[in-house]
Amino acid sequence: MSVKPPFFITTAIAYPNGVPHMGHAYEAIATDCIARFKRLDGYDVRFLTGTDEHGIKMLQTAQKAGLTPRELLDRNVPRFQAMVETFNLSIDDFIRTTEERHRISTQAIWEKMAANGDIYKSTYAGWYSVRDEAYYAESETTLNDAGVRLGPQGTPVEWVEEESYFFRLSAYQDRLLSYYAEHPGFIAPDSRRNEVVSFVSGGLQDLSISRTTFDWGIPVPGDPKHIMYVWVDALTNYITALDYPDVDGDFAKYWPADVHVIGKDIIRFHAVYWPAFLWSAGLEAPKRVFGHGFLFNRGEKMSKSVGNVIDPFDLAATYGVDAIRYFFLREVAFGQDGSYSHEAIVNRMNADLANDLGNLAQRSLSMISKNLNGLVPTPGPLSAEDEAMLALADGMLAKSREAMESQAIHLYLNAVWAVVAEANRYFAAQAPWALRKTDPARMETVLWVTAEVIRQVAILAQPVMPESAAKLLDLVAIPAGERGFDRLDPAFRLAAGLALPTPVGVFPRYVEPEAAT
Ligand code: ME8
Repeated sequence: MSVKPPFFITTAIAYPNGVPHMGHAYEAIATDCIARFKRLDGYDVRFLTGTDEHGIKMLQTAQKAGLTPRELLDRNVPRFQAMVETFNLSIDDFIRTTEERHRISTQAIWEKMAANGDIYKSTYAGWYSVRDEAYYAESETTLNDAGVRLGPQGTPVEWVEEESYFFRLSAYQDRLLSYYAEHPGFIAPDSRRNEVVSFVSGGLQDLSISRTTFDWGIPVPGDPKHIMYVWVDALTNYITALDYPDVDGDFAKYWPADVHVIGKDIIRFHAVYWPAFLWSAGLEAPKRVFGHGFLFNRGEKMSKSVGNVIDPFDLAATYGVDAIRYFFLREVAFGQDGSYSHEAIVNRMNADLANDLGNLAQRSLSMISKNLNGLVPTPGPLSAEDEAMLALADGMLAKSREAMESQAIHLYLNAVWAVVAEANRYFAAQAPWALRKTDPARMETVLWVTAEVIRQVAILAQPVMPESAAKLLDLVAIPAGERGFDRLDPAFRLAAGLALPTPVGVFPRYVEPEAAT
């Protein structure tokens, strides 16, 4: 048996200062889709997510609510864990930065950076955004009409002046720029890459990496009145989960990470600070950082004050988990911002899923059930149309793989649904219902070709809609062990004579509640 190549993929770890919103769910669903795709394609996948539990933002949110940070975590972290269950996220590990394994790992990387001469004590005087947990140069800030100073993400900044440990980030400017030049795939999409290159080219200041004015975090080794900057702590989660500072077992196997999937607002931390911390500690930089876009509700940024924060659990309950997963991954070009609305979700559900895929499966498999005792027919000689249909289906894997190499999830789904559309045209043109009386052998061939295409589409739909794709594969009697992408090879065509269960609908049509009564 050949050894499966390792593939380590992560989401950002969310701040549980509130409950999860659709932006969190979106990132997790997309990452899950990539993880599942790679697993089905023969990789040994490690998929990590979790929560970022320290920092001033967590502490302040707790204080405002009259809670301790622990109480705030006890309230919100279970919601992030429930999101994993609800959205069927195939994670291998859920890391919480308040865990002991994480304190050990974070203090270890600090000590390595210090031993390398990259940490020194001085005084920080500059701007800080608690909402972003980020330091900004004055030139990156602006004053709004009300005279409030804002950082580049539009969040308020405050003046901070205190004793602090610094990381010698400035020493890594050249190495970072050469790394970006030599590894053009390191930051994706390209727009994000350009933004980072121009930021680093502008010159890097050393980074303040500890604070003394609060205690909700990991203490600096040997100087516990200093609490580590939350981003040193947060980024280290990716290697804590591989048992760092033990660099032999999982770390040796899975590091460097294949891709960190994050939102575009936190590219700087992942593509500038993180490689520098790792190099300082004598470790390799991740292979790729992918910055996805933001989700907007009907074109408006989700915000508590606008009152349009959509609860992902409500969406799942209203439309179904697989419909939501499919909708966001198909509708939003991965890497770009996206908007969603009830109408757009219903349209995708009814057109792509209920009509195009659901009806095709229902109609063809019902004909097999009614006319052929539920046994997969034996195909006769294949016509040019049959051959063309099968060739198109056989071409899906290569196209999907190519798209997924660059995390173009939407292009992979376009490739699969182009085959679904063609299968509908094929089915309508061949009209097997008319052949039933005139040429039953030909009807059998058409039904076999259609069922084989459904098998292939269902195998390829598993990463996006795990539960519905499994139901479809049950309907074409494919056992659990024969659902990997290796089974897309023409050598594994749907076997004639296989007994199929009575077909049932897999993709419910969305009916407006008022229309349903
Ligand atoms: O940034 N649409 O946590 P976070 C899409 N703890 N994605 C969105 C979004 C939206 N409307 N809003 C947020 C943090 N996100 C840090 C990460 S990683 C070592 C530490 C994304 O809870 C955001 O871009 O603010 C980020 O990738 C993730 O959700 C968590 O955001």
